[in-house]
Amino acid sequence: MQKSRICSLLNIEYPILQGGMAWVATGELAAAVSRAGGLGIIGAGQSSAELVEREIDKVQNLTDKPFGVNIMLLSPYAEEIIQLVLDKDVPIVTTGAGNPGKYMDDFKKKGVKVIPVVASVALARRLEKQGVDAIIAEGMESGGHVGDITTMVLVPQVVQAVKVPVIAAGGIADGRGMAAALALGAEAVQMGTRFICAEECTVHNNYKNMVLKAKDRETVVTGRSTGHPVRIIKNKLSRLIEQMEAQGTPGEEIESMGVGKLRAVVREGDTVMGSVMAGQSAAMVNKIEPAGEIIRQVMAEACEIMKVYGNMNQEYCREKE
Ligand code: TUI
Repeated sequence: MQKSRICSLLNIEYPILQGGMAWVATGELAAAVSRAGGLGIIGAGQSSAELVEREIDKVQNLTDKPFGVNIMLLSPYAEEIIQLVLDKDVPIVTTGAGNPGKYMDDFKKKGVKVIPVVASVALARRLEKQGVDAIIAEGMESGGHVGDITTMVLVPQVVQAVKVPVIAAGGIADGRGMAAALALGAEAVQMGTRFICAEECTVHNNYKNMVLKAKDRETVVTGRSTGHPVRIIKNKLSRLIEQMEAQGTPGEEIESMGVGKLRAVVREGDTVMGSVMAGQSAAMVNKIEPAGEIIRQVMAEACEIMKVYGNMNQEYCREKE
């Protein structure tokens, strides 16, 4: 296997991206991941441009390494944040929950690398034509806003459909998942849930503890009827939303139940009525440790597996030999 095209494209050492999780992926976490040789990404979510600017300043004060900002396209502040990213010379942008096509010219003019998250083959094809630099194919194992195809099935189809490098996301939390993603044709992985439990992640400890405790069947996709399905860890909020959906409550009412609830668990630790977004891989996250340690472990495990299967990655495995 050759050195990942993603590492050259993004000028990073290891082909591991940290998911740009709204409210969770702050400057502290992004800087820690980038300093360790991965790609740290600030989650703009539905924050104002002012708040996102503070996070960008934090990263730029902590490291000279490349980093990214995730723009959640459903946010009312998305356009302001795009302008901010252009003004602050952020080198890489990932997008979620929509189609970034209409902003491509602005990004290209400034040399910003654009990597959209997609949950379907059709959107991957369309965005490649519009000039994106790579594509994150995100399966429904992920936390937060999800599509409906699994990583195992989505990634090989996206790899086949496009020429730009593909990054696999959804359900990947260790080196076994990474090796599997590479076997499917991905050239890098993005992990979100595992990084919630990074030491440098600034979320409330109640949130981290809920991820640590979660078992295999403890997440659920809520809000399918609203058109914005969201995977969260089961709690009182998820049960209330399930009841409302069963009763045919209008989508807007269900949507309004979720407003501010992610922030409530991140900041106040409200695990009862908070929207505790996490992927199915929460069941595989059992430890709080530094982001750099997560990256080292995932790389070592993946390299070991690839050696066993006779597909030794010389670039990454050399130092472990
Ligand atoms: O965006 C995410 N994950 C997120 S966003 C978020 S905040 C939120 N809050 C309330 C409602 C919705 C979101 C929490 N987690 N992941 C990337 C992602 N993008 N997953 C799926 C998609 C996606 C889905 C449909 C991307 C494009 C799309 O269709 C666009 C089109 O035009 O076809």
